[in-house]
Amino acid sequence: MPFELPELPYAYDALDPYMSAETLEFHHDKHHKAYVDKGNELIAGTGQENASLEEAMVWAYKNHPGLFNQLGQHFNHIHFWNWMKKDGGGKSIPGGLQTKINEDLGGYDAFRSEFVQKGIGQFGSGWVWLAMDDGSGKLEIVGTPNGENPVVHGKTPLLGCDVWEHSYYIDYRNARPKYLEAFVDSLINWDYVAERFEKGPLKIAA
Ligand code: MN3
Repeated sequence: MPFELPELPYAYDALDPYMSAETLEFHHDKHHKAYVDKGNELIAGTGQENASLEEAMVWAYKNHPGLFNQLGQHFNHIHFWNWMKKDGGGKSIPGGLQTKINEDLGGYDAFRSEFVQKGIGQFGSGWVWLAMDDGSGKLEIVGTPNGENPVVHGKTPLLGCDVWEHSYYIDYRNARPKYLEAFVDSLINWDYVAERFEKGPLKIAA
């Protein structure tokens, strides 16, 4: 079954002024669409056409780097749109997740600081994640290059922020730190993060 570009879960101008309609139009309608189209083109003939996105993505990570770039980015962006909402961000974190962040990461302020710093420190294009280890269940903050994500490393992404320039250049120019701070302080959809936390480990790459 061909992969499809999902609709944004909000209006294009919903995240303004932290992420503009112009950024979302380019990022969703052009960049994400290109990953979907190219992914559908490259998956033909691989035997993965009927696999789930997650399974095909993990297969491609080992066997077909060109396809992996597209499927990894498709997966990442499906969730990225949902990891943001109007009037999001800040410390309003659902209870169970807040407790786990306190236990594993030393609290909200430590989470915020490490997430922003790892996002700034990710050289070139990539992502910064709050991920749960599929084995130990422990939360950690990790960066990945390009379209890679924690799934292929046996971890479940609970939250991710796209630090490719196409995600912030229109609104922040080269100021990646300001973009990351705005993402954490004003955009994170903690309900979606908590939903993924409650579901537990994906265990796709196990
Ligand atoms: Mn992107």
